[in-house]
Amino acid sequence: MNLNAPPASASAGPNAAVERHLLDTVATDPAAASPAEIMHAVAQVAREHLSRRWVATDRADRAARARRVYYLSMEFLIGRTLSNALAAVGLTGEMAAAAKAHANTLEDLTATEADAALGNGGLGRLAACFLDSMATVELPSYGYGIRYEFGMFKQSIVGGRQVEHPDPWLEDGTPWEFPRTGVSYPVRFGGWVEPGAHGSSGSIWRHAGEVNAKAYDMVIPGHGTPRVSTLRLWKAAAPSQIDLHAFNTGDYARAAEFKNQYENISWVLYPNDSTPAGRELRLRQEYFFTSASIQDILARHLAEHGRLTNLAEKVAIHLNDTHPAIGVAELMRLLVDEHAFGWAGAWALTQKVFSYTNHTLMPEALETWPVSLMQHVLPRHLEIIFRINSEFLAAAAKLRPGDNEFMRSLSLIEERGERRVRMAHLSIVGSHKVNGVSALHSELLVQTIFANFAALWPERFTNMTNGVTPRRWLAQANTGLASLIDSTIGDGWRLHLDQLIGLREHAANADFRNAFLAVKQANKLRLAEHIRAHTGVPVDATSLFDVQVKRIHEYKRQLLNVLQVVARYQAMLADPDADWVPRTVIFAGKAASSYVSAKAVIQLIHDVGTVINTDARLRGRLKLVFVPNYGVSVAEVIMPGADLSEQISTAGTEASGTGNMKLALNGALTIGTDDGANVEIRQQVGDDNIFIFGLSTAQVAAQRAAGYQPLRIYEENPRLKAVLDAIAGGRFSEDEPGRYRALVDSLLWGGDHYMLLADFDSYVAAQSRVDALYRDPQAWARKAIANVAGMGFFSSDRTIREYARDVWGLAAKA
Ligand code: 26Q
Repeated sequence: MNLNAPPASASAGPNAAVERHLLDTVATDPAAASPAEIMHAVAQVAREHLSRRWVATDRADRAARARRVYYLSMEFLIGRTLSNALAAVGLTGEMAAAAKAHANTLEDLTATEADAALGNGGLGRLAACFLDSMATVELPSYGYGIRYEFGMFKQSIVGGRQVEHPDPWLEDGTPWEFPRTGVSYPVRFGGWVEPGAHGSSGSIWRHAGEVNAKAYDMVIPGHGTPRVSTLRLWKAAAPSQIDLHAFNTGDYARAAEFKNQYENISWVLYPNDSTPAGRELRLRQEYFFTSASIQDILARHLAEHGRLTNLAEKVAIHLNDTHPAIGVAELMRLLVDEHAFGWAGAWALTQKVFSYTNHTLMPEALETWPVSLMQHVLPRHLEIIFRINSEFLAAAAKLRPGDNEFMRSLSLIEERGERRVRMAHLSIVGSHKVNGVSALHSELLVQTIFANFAALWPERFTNMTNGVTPRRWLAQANTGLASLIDSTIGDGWRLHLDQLIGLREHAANADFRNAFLAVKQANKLRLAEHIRAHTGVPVDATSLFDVQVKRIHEYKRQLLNVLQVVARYQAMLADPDADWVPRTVIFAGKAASSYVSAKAVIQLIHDVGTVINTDARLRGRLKLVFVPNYGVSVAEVIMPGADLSEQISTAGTEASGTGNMKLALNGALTIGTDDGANVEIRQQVGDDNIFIFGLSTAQVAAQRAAGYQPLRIYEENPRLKAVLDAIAGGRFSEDEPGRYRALVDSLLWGGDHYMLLADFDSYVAAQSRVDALYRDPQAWARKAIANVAGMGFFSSDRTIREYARDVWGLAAKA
């Protein structure tokens, strides 16, 4: 069968295909269909094309017995799929016409699709951008994760406070998944271990419980290629035979409870808290999807090759942070206990197969699991980890005999306090490559938290600077800018983002600058309308749109931004007739539900906003808004409408950032610290086209070592003192004057761990430089264009090509 032929319905014209699906698939009267129903029919048209591409890709890869990469991630923050799918199969224009035939726009239809929000933030969205790029550069590739029934919680704001709601994204069904009823694996938990046959390395795991992992695939379209990639998500299902007894005796409550105990594994995404809480269900989730994925990988390999000895030639498994790190022990278990490998042979294979990306430097955010919990949930894996550790430490001891501190720092087991398994150490020891996500971050990894590992194995450590997919974050989100770029330098940038450099010379052209400003203005109007609809606050779309959108976290310092806004407010009141540059300060982001200080910051933003937005003396020249429910789809509205991108983390804390890339790609100027990928953005766009302020990483470390004294800064800085006094004194919370006392005290008396006060003055000074530039729209446009032109490096296609070449040993399309 010719899989490259379009589906049968395509020949009758696109609208006929939509009508057919309205009748045959959605089962509704085409003349009376709702936007959601039409969306489903349009999605079915795209799905037909994609399923053929999927079968063709799979057939080709099997025939070639291709080397494949498997990207294991607890999170895939996909967002909506329809626009991206239509663009990939080349049906955007025709489906817009079909929508019109039903008295709708394509945007009305796409807006009815729920976001697939199977991730928290940066790490999860990075995984989604990587899938897009892996398909586009034609890597034989699979993403593996969990089919959470409930994704990232939805956020609403009640009385200025965050309220979380469940996200039942599958409630109305999704057109994008393909249940693979034949693909299912048992995943076991608990019990005890007995010795295996005499002389073998293997053991027998007498498990106490078992759950089935069932496969659901999502097709990931490539752009500019008929190839696709697969995202395989696992759903937990209780094994049907075991609940029979309770069921047959009519004890349905017991039977249901039993079922729940297993099926809850894939129910809900864990929110990224400030510190990982070490919950048993989270460990079960990690093992569940990792085990199912590795069983699936081995089954595919055996079907193609009939043996596992050549596994490392054909399989690369990537660990997206330590969340799937138990996979190192699981592959060892499968090889040694179930496939009769000797220990040394299995270990050599394992190290060649795995690679690991670290996404954080902050020690408190590194994942560890109590030995006692692991003993209870995964006794055989714990045994394997102990053996890996003792052989590793024995080898390390030969290098530095007697250096106990060295050994303690390397051990897979943290021995101080309650004994815990260090998942990052397991990942490093079990991998042949370890990378950070920006040049600075990767450098700091080998200088700080992993320094002793780098001393052992310098060649294992490398950098892979993050990127974002230009298809979603420019072509799809910003159609205005995309067409302007198309008509200026052609449309090749979608697959070769480096071509944006061709825009640089056009920054000198006034017509181009004005066209660029007109696009930005239209995007700001759209964003202003979104803000009005979701916050009730009217904002002036000619004001400077100053945007900080990301998870709410102390290290990201949204609070520093609020301090700056209050300082501006006070300065404006002191001199109301001065020629202030009108500004709209826009925040968005979720706080983990248990993260008290992050939630206080959200409330503070609302309280300060309420005062500022209604103060007539400002004459509308300053507004402060919080856009609720930040996620992929909200970001697609915010990024194109931003003038200024706030990337203000304490130097040395933000591993990379990817929102910084999306904003600059959409023509926002960055105000930021020398942190994460800001450093490389600065290199790419040039020092004159970015506002860098604050302490460097080295200065942060030096000040901390010398004894940082926030109270002294407060006493010596009247402007800062006035800001903190107003907040702490209840100026913005008159109904409860003490509401922010603790927040301010954490700065003054609690040590100000993220050094907001140290950077305050330099931040305010940088904001003044921003204002000065904004007064000159043409000068602003020149720099904004230079930003877009300089962003070629930050395509996730470039990142994926680097991984393919340096980490996975795969050939990518040029
Ligand atoms: C861990 C254990 C238990 C529960 C939750 C977690 C958990 C979940 C998500 C821990 C961390 C995360 C997410 C981390 C993350 O998004 N990190 C970001 O990764 C981006 C992509 O590399 C970087 O750009 C950001 O700098 C980094 O903060």
